[in-house]
Amino acid sequence: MERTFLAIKPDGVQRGLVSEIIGRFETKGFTLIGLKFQKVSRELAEQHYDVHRERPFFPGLVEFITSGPVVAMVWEGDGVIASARKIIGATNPLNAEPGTIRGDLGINVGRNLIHGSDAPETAQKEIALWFKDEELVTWQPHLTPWLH
Ligand code: ABT
Ligand code: MG
Repeated sequence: MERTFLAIKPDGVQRGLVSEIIGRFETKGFTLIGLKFQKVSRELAEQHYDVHRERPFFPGLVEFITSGPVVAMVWEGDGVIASARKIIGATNPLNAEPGTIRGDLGINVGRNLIHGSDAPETAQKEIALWFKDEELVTWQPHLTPWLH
């Protein structure tokens, strides 16, 4: 079953949007299999955003992501990687469609509320970076088997 890594960024936590954001993936029908609330170390932030290391916004990005606690999650389901990116919306919330998390709740590209893995390879890498195997819970949501 496909898995993706999602993280509610410090702005989402500080604005009290945790339940609103988690709810969108829950009501969609995906399965939560990993969840933790943590402050992000500089080392983890730099590894997570390694592809952006040479970009001018990299230092600010690391500063922001380490500025307060984040909600790190792994979600499972058919097509969850691409679907979660759609639910999240465009990187710049000003361009994100209404109905998406960023389109409904954000206005600033540097404060775009939530991260979602962008491809199968990055999902695998990010899940391994943020979670130990034993922190992931495999379970069957038996009330709605037709979704899964
Ligand atoms: P993430 O889920 O955080 O990776 O965002 P997304 O994949 O939608 O967008 P990318 B391109 O990966 O941006 C990573 C973070 O860098 C910020 N950013 C990006 C800027 O501040 N300025 C820019 O010009 C670009 C391209 C937005 C993303 N996160 N934050 N916060
Ligand atoms: Mg990205």
